[in-house]
Amino acid sequence: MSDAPLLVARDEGIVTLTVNRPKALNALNRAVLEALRAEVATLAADRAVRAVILTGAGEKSFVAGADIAVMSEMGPREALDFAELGHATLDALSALPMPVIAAVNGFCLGGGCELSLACDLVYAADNAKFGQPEVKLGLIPGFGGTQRLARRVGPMRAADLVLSGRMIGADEAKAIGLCVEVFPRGELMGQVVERARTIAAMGPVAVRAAKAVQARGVEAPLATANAFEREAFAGLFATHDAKEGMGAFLARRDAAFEDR
Ligand code: DAK
Repeated sequence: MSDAPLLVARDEGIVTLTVNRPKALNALNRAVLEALRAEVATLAADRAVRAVILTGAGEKSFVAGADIAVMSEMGPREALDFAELGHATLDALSALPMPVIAAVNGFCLGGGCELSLACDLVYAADNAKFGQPEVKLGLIPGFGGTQRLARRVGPMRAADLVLSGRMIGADEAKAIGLCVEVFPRGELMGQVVERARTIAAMGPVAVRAAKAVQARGVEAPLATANAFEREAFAGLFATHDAKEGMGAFLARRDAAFEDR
């Protein structure tokens, strides 16, 4: 097994990124964040990639947080640098044009939970544990957790997790919208790959447009957000793939999308 901090595997249009520090439960240090940021920059320019899956190496953990041993040595200056690296990496991940899917295979805590929040879809194994336990360490989330968590699950549920530091299981995470579905541990990757393949088979211009419009829209007033949708919807009528998709439906055949 490679000792690279991030493993990258490609199967046709689906790229799987695996945070690879299983002995430290995949805790995020600079090496992991820098490798992730570099890989995300490469993916952003690769139009053949239709979906990205993010997971953790080993049996126990997705990512158990930022590396506490590293943070324990930091002063405010280093902490700010580390937080900026984390934010830049997660912002770039969430801004990828193709969908990003987290396969949460165990502990998903602190910076790990924040990593999952930067993904479009989160699927969890039944042994997964989610939480923002930073207050137990005398800290607060430093990679966007105080903000993205509230946007995903609502401010009061976010406050419940961030202020108490409590861990929740996969079923509660699903109930509050931190993950979309829960699978038996051994089935997680197979199920996630199947879902990624389903997305990869859709019209890629439309998939990218849907992601982009939704992401822009949540930050805007509803009327503005609906205008984003109208523009994107109309723009798709100039694409080969929309003509092909609608034509294929009417001709009762499978669509052959060409990403144009
Ligand atoms: N960092 C470093 N090492 C970790 C780690 C972490 N977050 N989590 C686990 N490990 C290491 C353990 O130290 C242990 O290493 P060895 O002793 O074997 O060398 C190994 O992984 C296995 O862990 P355990 O022996 O503890 O395993 P258990 O099954 O008993 O327990 C656990 C699993 C996940 C419940 C436990 O390991 C745990 O509570 N881990 C810490 C979880 C946590 O508190 N996560 C949040 C980290 S804080 C900021 C930037 C970022 C952040 C904040 C501010 N700024 C720069 C402002 C983000 C903060 C966080 O994410």
